[in-house]
Amino acid sequence: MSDRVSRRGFLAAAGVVGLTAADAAAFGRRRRACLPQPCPPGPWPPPGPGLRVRQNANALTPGQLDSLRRGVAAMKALPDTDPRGWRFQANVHWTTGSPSNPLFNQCQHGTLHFLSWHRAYLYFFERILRAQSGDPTLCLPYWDWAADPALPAAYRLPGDASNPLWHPGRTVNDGSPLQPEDVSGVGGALAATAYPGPFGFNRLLEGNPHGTVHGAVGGDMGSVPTAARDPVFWLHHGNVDRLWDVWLGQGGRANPADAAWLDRTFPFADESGATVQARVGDYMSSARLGYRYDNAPPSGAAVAVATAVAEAAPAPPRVVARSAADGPPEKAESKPLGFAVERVRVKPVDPAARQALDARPAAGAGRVYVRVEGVSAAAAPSGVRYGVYLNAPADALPGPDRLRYHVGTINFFGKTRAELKLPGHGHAGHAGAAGGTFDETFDATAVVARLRQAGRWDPDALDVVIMPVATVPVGGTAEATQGRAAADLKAADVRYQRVSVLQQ
Ligand SMILES: [Cu+2]
Repeated sequence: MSDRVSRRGFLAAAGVVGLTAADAAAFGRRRRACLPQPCPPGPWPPPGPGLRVRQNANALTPGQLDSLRRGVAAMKALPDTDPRGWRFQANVHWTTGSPSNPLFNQCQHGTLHFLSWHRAYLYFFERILRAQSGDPTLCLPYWDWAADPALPAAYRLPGDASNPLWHPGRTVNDGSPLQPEDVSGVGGALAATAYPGPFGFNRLLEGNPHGTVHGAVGGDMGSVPTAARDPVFWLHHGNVDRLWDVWLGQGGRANPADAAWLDRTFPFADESGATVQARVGDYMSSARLGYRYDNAPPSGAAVAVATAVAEAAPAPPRVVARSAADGPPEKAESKPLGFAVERVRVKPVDPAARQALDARPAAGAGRVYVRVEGVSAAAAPSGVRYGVYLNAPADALPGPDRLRYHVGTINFFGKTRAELKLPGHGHAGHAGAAGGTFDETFDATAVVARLRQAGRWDPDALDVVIMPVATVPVGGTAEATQGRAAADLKAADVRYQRVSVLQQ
């Protein structure tokens, strides 16, 4: 669909997800009625051009790319104190110093507002960028990392300050691709039927691919306080936002309908530099905000107001195997993780657990999880994350065969010891957050099924491999990769305490 769709076209497109003319009229009334309550700024639904289209960055025309570069350069030229300026906008996410403006240090990670806050953040950033570019048709592009693992060329070439989209310090500036482990979580996140919860869409997507890609890009992107200084931030979150529409578009999924959640407001700056209050409930639908993605259905009103999909609370999984004696993980010894393969033996915790691990589960039952506990890092290692693999033979690890055993990837975005201790940064969901450690739980059911099928599932011979995953420089060697990572990992001081296997 082009930018220039008629109003009728807009309604037809929105109708895919249930936005009718009556809904649209109701929105118009609502907009007038809700003043002076927080309102979505701008026309709602959008007049004239209909839905704007956010495109794949690799599909931008030279003219669109010019507009994008012009807008970014103009924002960078504004003073840091200007709410429309590049650094001010980055500071809205988080700052390195103490926040000097009430709009700063707001990003939501580890909370139910991960997707909603970042959508509103992108929405206002896009309005500023559009105004600064002087091109009323400008839209934020996205980087579909799962389809195109190399950073879009416009963001790395020319590779110097003459290109407003280039940024120094990224490990992917040479065009080296992300590793499969960085985006392996996309399928599992899209398959989630619930929005909230530890295995809900919001949380799964935040870990892998969102956090893993932050780490894989490296440099400023690898660390929360500096991430939004890199133009890739907006490209990356465009894709995260797009996947939210893809998730809803599958059907059978709904955003939270909880009134307190929907009524939460966050302040942002708009294109005039004025502070606006964004009510979360007004950011549930991309169609309502006037945009859609080039390859995803726009999320519409019916989805936003739907009652949450009822899901019977499943019995919590129980620990059936563990690497160390039972007890709180903080009592377990903390072990360093470096640039070597860490193979951790896990043993059934008791005879009943052994039996449960041995029994072939009924179809659709018996989910198995691998949990790495008490993980911590002093700093986010640039360009290094850790892959976690179940019962992977040593000879499979160097090659692509390792992916058959891969259950998940540990990233450190927003999860360094210091960041986990920050008040109000929303890591309440992480056990041990107060102590600066976190747990990472991965669904290993598919890997277990494969192991069973291959006759390689033995409850008495279980192990979990934790292995660094690094970006390999173009034309680089294993030695060069290791060399680049080694100094980084030394400063990062990555540690873990225990590995558990859980079954449901
Ligand atoms: Cu992010």
